[in-house]
Amino acid sequence: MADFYGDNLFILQSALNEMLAKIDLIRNYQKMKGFRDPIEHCKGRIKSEDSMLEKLQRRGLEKTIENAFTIIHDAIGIRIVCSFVDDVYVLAKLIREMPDWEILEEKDYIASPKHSGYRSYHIILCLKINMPGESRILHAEIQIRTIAQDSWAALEHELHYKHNIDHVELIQNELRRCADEMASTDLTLQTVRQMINGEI
Ligand code: 0O2
Repeated sequence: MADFYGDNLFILQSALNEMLAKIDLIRNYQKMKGFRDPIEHCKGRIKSEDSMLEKLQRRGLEKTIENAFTIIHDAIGIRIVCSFVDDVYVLAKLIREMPDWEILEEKDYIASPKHSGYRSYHIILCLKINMPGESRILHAEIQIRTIAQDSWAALEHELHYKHNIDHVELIQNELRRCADEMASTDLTLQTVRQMINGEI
């Protein structure tokens, strides 16, 4: 089923551009107010058609645009990487305060990591895209995490796409151990930063 998104691709692209512009606005707003920019870097993507079709199938859903836009939450995905754990929560609060972003759900996988060791803060948004004479509803997922959490997730993600890997269980255990150690280092780094800045 090639060209699954078809004409709807421009809606996803417009929504993604709009979201990225707002993230930029949040960063500039913080700087204008004299606060630290909580974002190290940010990128956005539209979920590939293959990945979307695979996710619909995995969830036992009919392969329709409506399901892809609303039941699946990450047709549009924004990943925001922060230097420190407290930046993640500062940013989540700023996003919550955006008047035109309707938050559907927040998942704090930093406070409650997944069994894999995955840590990240997820915000699911419901977006209304207005066009001449019509509007469309779609969902988007913002993943916010530290540099360490992001490097870990990128490496662990590779496990899901590589087949015939030896010692999978050993690798999973090592990844879990790394995730715990990185979480501890993230907190130490944050404390050191606060000490340097005279915040504690
Ligand atoms: P991909 O290939 O990264 O796109 P939802 O997305 O909310 O509709 P889901 O999948 O139950 O439904 O939500 P969840 O568990 O919060 O995961 C959403 C996304 O978070 C995943 O999308 C991954 O990007 C990331 N994620 C969640 N768990 C893990 C994990 O254990 N390891 C890594 N590396 N990433 C994880 P996809 O579509 O599953 O994958």
